[in-house]
Amino acid sequence: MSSHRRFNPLTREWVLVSPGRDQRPWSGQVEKITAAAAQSYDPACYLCPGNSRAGGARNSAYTGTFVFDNDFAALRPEAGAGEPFEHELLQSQPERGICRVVCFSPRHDLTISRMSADAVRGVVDTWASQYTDLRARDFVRWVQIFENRGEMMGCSNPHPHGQIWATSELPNEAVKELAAFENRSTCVLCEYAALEARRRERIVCENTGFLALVPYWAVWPFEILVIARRHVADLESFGENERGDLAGIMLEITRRYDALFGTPFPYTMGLHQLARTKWHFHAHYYPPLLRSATVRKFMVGYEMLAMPQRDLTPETAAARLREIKPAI
Ligand code: H2U
Ligand code: ZN
Repeated sequence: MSSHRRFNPLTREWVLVSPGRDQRPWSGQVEKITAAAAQSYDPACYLCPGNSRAGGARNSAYTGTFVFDNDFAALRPEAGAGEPFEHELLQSQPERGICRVVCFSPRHDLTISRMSADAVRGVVDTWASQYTDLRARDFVRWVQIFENRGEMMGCSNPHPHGQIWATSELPNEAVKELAAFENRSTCVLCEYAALEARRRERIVCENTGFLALVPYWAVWPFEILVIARRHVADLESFGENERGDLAGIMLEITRRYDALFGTPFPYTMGLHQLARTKWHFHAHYYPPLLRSATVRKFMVGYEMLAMPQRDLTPETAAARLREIKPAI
């Protein structure tokens, strides 16, 4: 295969694919492997049950999931005055929001991949009730649920947790995707899911409710897109079974990721949902690892100045994730 560009119809951006370059020697930075946390309770962890956090608040003795307002919230719910208008080249807008932290488990030493199916289902239920609570606020237009996992992604605490930022404006990624859903007569993800289900070469795993695949236009080496099989907009429109299926596919994906390089796999993942008819629920997994537990993909140079580039083809990445036998 020769070098070519691939088009991302969700963002209308291109990615450069240069197959065959992935075997080149690497003498750059090597990441250190972070071992999984050893104890199920860490007295120094601000997320463990019963411990106190910055600012003095204390976590309850929770046994499932636990949600609290971020003590260092990037956004406040109160309306601010905003910046004064000076010049059209110095534009700003006030932004309001609510930032929360979601502990996935009382166990300090677990990751999603090592939790039980019931426990992961509990996380999905918590996300659903948080989504419903937050989107009901009069100023909230977007609810970003996400997980940033692993030191490589800048996450300092191994305790399994994620965050939710609910904002008064649509963030950049949402704006791009909304345009893709709105400016098309048929739903882009309904059509794409059907196409990939027929072709099969980029599918990683699937269940009744969801399809997990390395998208044709993937930027990150082992990027995964999770698509709901039904045209559902958000967690609120899920049926009982779909909640369980989302938990199931998340478990399957993270177990495969961990097995790939024999290391707790770092990633950023998040749900993209919006209560609109022209929106199709999906989730993105963006993991940085490239060819081992210690060699990551850097988005620098050409990527920062021109466009993203990848060496490993999405088809090869999908085949490797599909064929790997999850450890658990
Ligand atoms: P990350 O490690 O994924 O960044 O998430 C930890 C979040 O927890 C982070 O956003 C918050 C930080 O602001 N935090 C608290 O709310 N209270 C604390 O006592 C420490 C950290
Ligand atoms: Zn902990």
